[in-house]
Amino acid sequence: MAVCGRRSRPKLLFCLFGVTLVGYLILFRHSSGDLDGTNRREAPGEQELDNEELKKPVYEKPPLDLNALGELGRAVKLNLNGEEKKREEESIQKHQINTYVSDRVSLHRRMPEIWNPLVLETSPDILLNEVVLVDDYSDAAHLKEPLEIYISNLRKVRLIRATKREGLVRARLLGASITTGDVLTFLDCHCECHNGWLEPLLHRIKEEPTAVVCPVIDVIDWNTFQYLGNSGEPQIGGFDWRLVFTWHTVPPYEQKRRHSPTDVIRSPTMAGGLFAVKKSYFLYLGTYDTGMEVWGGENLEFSFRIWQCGGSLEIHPCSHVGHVFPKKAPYSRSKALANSVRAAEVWMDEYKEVYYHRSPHARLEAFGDVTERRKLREKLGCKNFKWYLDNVYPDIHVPEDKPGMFGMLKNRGKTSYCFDYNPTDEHMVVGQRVTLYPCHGMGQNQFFEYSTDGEIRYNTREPAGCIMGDNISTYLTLQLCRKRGQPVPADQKFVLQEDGSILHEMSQKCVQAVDKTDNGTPAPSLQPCSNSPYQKWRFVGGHEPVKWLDVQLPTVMDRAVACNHLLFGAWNIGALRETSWFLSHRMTCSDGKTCQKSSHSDKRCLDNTRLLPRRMRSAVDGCDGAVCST
Ligand SMILES: [Mn+2]
Repeated sequence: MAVCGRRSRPKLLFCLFGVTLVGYLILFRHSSGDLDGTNRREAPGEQELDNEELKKPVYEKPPLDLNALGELGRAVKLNLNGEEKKREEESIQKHQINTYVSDRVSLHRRMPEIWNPLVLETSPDILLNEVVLVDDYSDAAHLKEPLEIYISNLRKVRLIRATKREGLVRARLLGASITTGDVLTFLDCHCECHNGWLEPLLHRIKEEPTAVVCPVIDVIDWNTFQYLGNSGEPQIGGFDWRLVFTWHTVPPYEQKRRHSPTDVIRSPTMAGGLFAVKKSYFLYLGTYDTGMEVWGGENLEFSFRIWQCGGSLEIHPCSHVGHVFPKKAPYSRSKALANSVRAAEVWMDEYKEVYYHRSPHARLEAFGDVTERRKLREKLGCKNFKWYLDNVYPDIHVPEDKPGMFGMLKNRGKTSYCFDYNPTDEHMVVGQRVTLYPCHGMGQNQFFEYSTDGEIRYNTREPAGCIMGDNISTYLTLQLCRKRGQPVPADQKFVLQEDGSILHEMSQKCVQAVDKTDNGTPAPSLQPCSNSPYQKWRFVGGHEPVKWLDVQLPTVMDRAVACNHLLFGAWNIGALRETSWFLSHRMTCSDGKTCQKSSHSDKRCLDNTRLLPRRMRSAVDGCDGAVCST
């Protein structure tokens, strides 16, 4: 198995070197007869080779060993003593993947059915030109000389090392720059490739050279390395208006377009960085945006670019690659925001405002210079973002965002409280009650939009949720919005009236801020209409100063359970021209570090300087995503 471990073992061939990156180069022999010199065989005519010989992998797999750990994709459960247990926990702490187990999983393990993980054992020799491993300036000792010695015994494997930490984008490009074949396949190090994974990708690129093709990503458990697979049909990628990647079922119009279950599935976006592309087309498209740091956001940028500039992004249902989704991001994602802003600034035209409304802090992010990327877009004559939405992602709801009709929904009587919705599960957005919480000005979970059709939409997520009034419980919950072309359900219809009251049409009651609800949390509730200020509301756009925050800092802080959360708070306090003094209180990270060491009382406001966001970012980097306790 291919995940970085702490131990020096030869099986760590496809290991993560600081960032998750491996570049694979695959020679596509049909488009060029120029086989790599290390290949033993002459490139023969296909008729001269029987089928078995064509399928022959670079290395034959050893016989099935049912005693090998993880064999057939089984979960690995180890009985560890104190010292071993400690090492296992350290490995999880460091990588957010149980690399202690990974190191013990059979490198040659078969997956359920006939799959087999090792790339050299699953890729036909005749198709694979070389495997390029990229060391993104890792400090792991086992990736130094031991790795070099190990791969010196392997055919077709090369190693290139960065001389400083480059991050995913530039490290991948470093790998790509030394490749010599016709097709590039990028894989993370924590992947297991299955028999037959490669041929469909190459076949599709042969058929359509402007296609960028992703395998189906199967899930491998980060802790036990159990192969969990991918239930049912493959899913396609989308995004929500926070520019967060989302999974979706294949829409009916795409099912209709396909003729067979083995046809590729068009996907608006790609999940991460597992894809194959013709090298010349990758170069034509402008490879990656080298202004992007670490990781995050580059997958959406590349997805937009592929589609807008004339290519297609597809998932091949016949190609399966297992991927270990880490417990949580092992590296700071503080650069992901700037990366997303770069994507928005270059590709999204006026739709970038829809993003900024929902993530007002993104406006303040220093994202660097995108002149070159805009020039590239010009040079390639790429289509605009509206075309992309209309033609590639017609299922996404594009918010109207009319002035004064979006942002925080703030109460006049219970001053400084806003509508708030926090789904406990990112994948199950609907079904819970809308509450009232101190307005935080960060968009996100306090962002709502009032639509022309009278819905109050919670549309930072995709699919969007709509507020539903329940006459019996009196409380408001979130349900899925109607489908395109369907009428608004009566219980989701509200009238935002001149005087600031919100009338629920079906019940003919008004939305009132209630302090003590049945579960003790302040929440909006349907009550007989009156002139009470608790029934008066207004939308406050994320970009407007939110003056009422000043009295609520302690509460905001209680809520900020993660350092990253706190960072957002700090930004917005800065935007309010308040001090960020509260950072220095009570926040202790689980790794023993505290946030307060990096607090400051800078009173400069963001109107005068862009320095503050950067300062705050460095403040939080100290905690690096660790969970804080209050
Ligand atoms: Mn990965």
